[in-house]
Amino acid sequence: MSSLSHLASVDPEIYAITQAELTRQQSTLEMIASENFTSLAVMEACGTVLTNKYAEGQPAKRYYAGCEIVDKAENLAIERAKQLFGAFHVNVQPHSGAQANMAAFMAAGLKAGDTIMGMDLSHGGHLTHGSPVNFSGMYYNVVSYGVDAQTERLNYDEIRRLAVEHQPKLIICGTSAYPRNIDFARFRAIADAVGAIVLADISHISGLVVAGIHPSPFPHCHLVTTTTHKTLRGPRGGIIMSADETYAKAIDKATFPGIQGGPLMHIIAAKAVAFKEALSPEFKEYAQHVAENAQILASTLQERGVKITTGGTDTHLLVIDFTPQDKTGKEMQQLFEEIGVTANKNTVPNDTRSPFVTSGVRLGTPALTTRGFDAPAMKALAHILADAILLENPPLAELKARIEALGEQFPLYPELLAKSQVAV
Ligand code: DSN
Repeated sequence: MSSLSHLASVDPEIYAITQAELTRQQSTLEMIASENFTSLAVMEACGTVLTNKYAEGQPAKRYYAGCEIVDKAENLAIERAKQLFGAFHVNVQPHSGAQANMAAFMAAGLKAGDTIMGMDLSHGGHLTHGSPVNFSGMYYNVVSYGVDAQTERLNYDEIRRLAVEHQPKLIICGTSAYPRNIDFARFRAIADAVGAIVLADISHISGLVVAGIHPSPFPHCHLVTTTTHKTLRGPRGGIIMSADETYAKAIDKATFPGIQGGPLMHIIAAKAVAFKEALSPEFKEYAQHVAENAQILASTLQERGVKITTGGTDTHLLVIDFTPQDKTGKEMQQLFEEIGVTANKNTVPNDTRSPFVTSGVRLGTPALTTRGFDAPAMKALAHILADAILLENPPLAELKARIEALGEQFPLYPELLAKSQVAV
């Protein structure tokens, strides 16, 4: 990132906000499972003149002149993503995961009123998988599946029963707060039994998938979407992929002109940079550490008597269930924030509390692993969190000091010292 000197001189207020946010990111521990810290190279690509170019259409088939240079950036992003995921076709234009899912619905040929199946948001699914407050729940007939009440895991026999009963046109598999591997082959077998299309939304796990830590959705799933900014550690955005050419043209048409206008070429360039990074052996190591750190966090918390949904994790995240302590996710999110840990409240399976209160908190390890957190650091962090959860009157100042000391061992963006501590 540049020194931001022009920003500082033209708009001191926004400049101060960027510096305050840098300080916040550097001085707290980021445990929101969907967040990460991009490389400086990715951030630099986001701040380039590519932001100035309209490039509606596809490489070499644009609506405006002057696209021959940005075409090269988009082609690089596409080719790298194909290599990374083993996809037949990739569209790198979706502005976000939600846009990618909307375009995937369109590419699948869904019409308003068609039946879709997706995981219930309160069981760990996503808004765009059929929530009534989202387009996916407003325009389609949604049949939601959840997790088994005992195991808290996906029950594939029950998903099959629902599919046979309701005959969906599309089955979405993918989660935002489910800590276990997803069996894409079983989803495909269920879909084949009822003639449905399978859409895998691997937004949370795509970094683990490309590193071979979580099984790949290919070749099982017809359509695959992911955000690029979670475990994949790229810029904020989305992509859509397909296993073969069946949906290739439909994906491109759905993205533009179906639901979007001009693509964000600076972000597409940054996606290309992130894909290059993710193709490296270092990224594989990083993803392995993400998963190991999550396991250490889960097992240490469990040894201390903290309840983790499903009894552990296979991925980058876990969900703590505070029911035994009779505490809410809302109050624990706030308590964690007071000691310098950023996390989000989350419903637990069959939660009796509302989504605004909840009985759980979701914790993820991607961002801390980017900072270099290793096994001993993660263990130490788990003990601080356990103290915060289990002690009757947690000593907040002492816990905050322990968090700060831990964070100082793993500086974030040491090249970017906040230039101004102006309060905003
Ligand atoms: N907001 C993302 C998450 O936190 O999982 C999903 O869109």
